[in-house]
Amino acid sequence: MSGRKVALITGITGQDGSYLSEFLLDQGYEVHGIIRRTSTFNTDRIDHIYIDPHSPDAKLFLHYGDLTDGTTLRRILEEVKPVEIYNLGAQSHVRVSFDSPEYTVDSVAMGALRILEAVRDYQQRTGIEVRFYQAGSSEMFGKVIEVPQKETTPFYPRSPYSCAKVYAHWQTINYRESYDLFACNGILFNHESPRRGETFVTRKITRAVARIVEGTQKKLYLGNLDSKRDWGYAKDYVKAMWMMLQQEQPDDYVVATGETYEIKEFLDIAFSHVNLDWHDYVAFDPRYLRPAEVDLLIGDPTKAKQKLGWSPSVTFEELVKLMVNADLINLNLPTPDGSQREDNTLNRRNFATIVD
Ligand code: NAP
Ligand code: F7E
Repeated sequence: MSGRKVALITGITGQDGSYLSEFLLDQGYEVHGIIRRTSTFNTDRIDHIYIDPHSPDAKLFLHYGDLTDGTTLRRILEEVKPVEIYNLGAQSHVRVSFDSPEYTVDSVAMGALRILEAVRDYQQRTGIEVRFYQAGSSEMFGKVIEVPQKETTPFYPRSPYSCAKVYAHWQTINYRESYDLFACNGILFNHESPRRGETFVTRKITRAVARIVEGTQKKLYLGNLDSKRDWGYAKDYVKAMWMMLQQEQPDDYVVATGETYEIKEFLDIAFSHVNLDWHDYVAFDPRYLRPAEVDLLIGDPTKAKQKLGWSPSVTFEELVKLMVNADLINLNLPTPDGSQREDNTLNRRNFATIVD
């Protein structure tokens, strides 16, 4: 690889994009991210690492673009000349993908193809290698055929989102084999953090716990509580993405903890952490059910452990508690174990903007 450490991230404003940016900046990278123009600021998760680009210390740069806009993606690639691209951008909500299937597939499946095409042309024209990471998902296993799921387990996607991720997965392999691209698929199982989007079940629960303690929420409405997920900590998972691109050869890896828990078990730990019983607060609302559900996910991370030297650092119970603590701190409430602010995205002094 060239010594020039320049990375381009799609989805930089998301949970993973923000942790990956912090990680890459710590490694000495110049980081470029693609953001969407919105009428209100959407950069809360990266404001704390953003420095005005007029400053000589600036190492994080933002560009307006969209995965549905191939021309702009190509232009950004030409401008930035990255040596690594992390394709994290996506309409990533499974339930929402049933409501907006066309848009989901456009951003997730066609978005990956647009970047792969841009990289292929750029690399062929310049001879400069660009390493590519595709954010694959355990949702691709869907209706599971094998337990636990590993790299060779067949896919059986159960949503527009996961069908689109399967397409992106196979195009990544196709471009690796056809055009000799250094392209890797990470098949990441659910990973969470205090920066998790508020409508995913884990964060919805931990946020509700804090609001119930505060007295501003009475009930928590949820859908199917019987599904099981292999939940890890997002900060650990972004490191695995980077590790994949530092190997001698491109390859695909499952990233998971190897443990699975029911949503009810998440509820147990989250509510009992503040001495409450979830049965007193949780109510059922069918609007949160999906037309097709993924019942059980549990990953086998053996390959990532052996080849990348990756392993998770946070247990399930620690993860639940750190998320509840962060949401309590967000509301200026004390934490049961006295822990302090874990996350640095909450003191918003900066706005990461490009054209102001
Ligand atoms: P997230 O928090 O939902 O972030 C998604 C990012 O994609 C945001 O920056 C969002 O921008 C951006 N985005 C959405 N539509 C876009 C478009 N049309 N063009 C460009 N950018 C767009 O997701 P995450 O949890 O960080 O996950 C990162 C990636 O890993 C996603 O591809 C997701 O599908 C995948 N994944 C996630 C998990 C998980 O458990 N978290 C597991 C496996 C795979 P805005 O901020 O403007 O909305
Ligand atoms: O649902 C059930 C729901 O939306 C988990 C994304 O990051 O991980 C995520 O997808 C489970 C499902 O995550 C509610 O039916 C019950 O069984 O938190 P979730 P997900 O669908 O697993 C994968 C790996 C990704 O790739 C995705 O991008 O929880 N559930 N009640 C609920 N889920 C939500 N969201 N809200 C509820 O009220």
